[in-house]
Amino acid sequence: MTTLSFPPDFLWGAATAAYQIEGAWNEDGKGESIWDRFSHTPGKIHNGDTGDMACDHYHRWREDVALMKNLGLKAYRFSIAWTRILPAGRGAVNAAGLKFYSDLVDALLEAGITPYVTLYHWDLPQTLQDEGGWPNRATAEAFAEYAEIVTRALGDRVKNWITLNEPWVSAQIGYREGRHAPGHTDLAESLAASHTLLLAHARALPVIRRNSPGASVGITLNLGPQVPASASFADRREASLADGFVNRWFLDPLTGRGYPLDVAQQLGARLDFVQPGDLEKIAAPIDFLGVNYYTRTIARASIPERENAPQTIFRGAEITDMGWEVYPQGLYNLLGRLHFDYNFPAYYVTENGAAFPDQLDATGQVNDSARTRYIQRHVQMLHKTIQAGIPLQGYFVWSLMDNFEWDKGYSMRFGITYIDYVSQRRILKQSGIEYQQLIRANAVEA
Ligand code: IFM
Repeated sequence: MTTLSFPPDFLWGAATAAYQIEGAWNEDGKGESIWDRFSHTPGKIHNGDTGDMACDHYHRWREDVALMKNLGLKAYRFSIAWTRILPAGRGAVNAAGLKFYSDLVDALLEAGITPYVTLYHWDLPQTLQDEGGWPNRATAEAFAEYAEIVTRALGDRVKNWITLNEPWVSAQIGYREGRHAPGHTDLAESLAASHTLLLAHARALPVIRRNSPGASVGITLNLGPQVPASASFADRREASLADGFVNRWFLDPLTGRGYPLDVAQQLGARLDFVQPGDLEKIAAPIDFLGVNYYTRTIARASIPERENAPQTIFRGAEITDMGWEVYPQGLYNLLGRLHFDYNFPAYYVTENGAAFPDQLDATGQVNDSARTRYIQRHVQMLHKTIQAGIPLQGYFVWSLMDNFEWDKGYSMRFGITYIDYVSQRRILKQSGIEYQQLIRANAVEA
């Protein structure tokens, strides 16, 4: 049996996000977020689920840190709920909220687990949404104020910061497709939102660096190869636009290239929200890029099949519960392309994982072989990436535990830990056990 060994300092981690696991949505002074409002609106979430209780992590975090320690995690990526810190988005600070995260950070460090903190994972304060939300430039200023307070409180101990998680999803799914909070369906709003999100990132960078000396600061994007369905010109053009829309829309401005004009033209976007000096600020250097990779996307031009020759070539792929193709090779392709085209100083895979319909078996265990294989095959690609000389520093499996999967509620299970939502019992799945062994060996089978 061949094993692929990793560098001794490679960081094995797991990730979560506040709204998806914490629960306690209105406890200890927490304010209302757009996800509280959205999930409480009938008809928005599968089965009427909400994050009110979620995994009850707010009360069970000590048990969860013990679980992480037992797994052997080197790092844990979690997000902070803005409304625990600033219940009204700006202004009065809620000391209980800061204490919760401060205690969590202390416990992680005590357990030998390095915290990676995401400042924003989609739960905008409702008060700020009432003032216009992300399409409103002023939200970037509020974010800087929030970053100031959090990093002043935790910056002595937290040395790895992620400003935003997947701003594309916040802007596109929240403001254009309406499937996520705040549930709007307006292209112009979504484009303006994407710009304010980048401004927020830019405004927060110097704040974090000032309050957390020596910290590494990055941003996490959802990225994936956009592959033409065929070699036809129409499909290749479609793939290039899709790449522009999903990948380049954020990568280009972050690296000083401005917004991709092919995409702006295609969308009929005037980009009149860009003010002098914005693009320079957005292009300030970051220490790493966080990459959330789940799948690739096949791009197919919407023209009649018979005109689109040759015919679509991808068939029979393994698909997860989310309907996403399992395509490990795409992770290697993506990281290679990112490094070749953009040359970031370092990379983390800040999310990667799969939803499958897990069940407890008669012995009370979860034999999630499909997820186990998914993780193993993607980890093999990490090894290949490092071998290729790309500065990949860590991997965070999504997710540490089953949780609230946004509009899909609890119907999707992504965890390496099973959550029994009735008893809130945590049960390490087979994939968790294998991940534990992988971490211990610092190697994966070839
Ligand atoms: O659950 C989400 C997470 O919040 C952001 N990235 C994708 C995951 C799976 O959909």
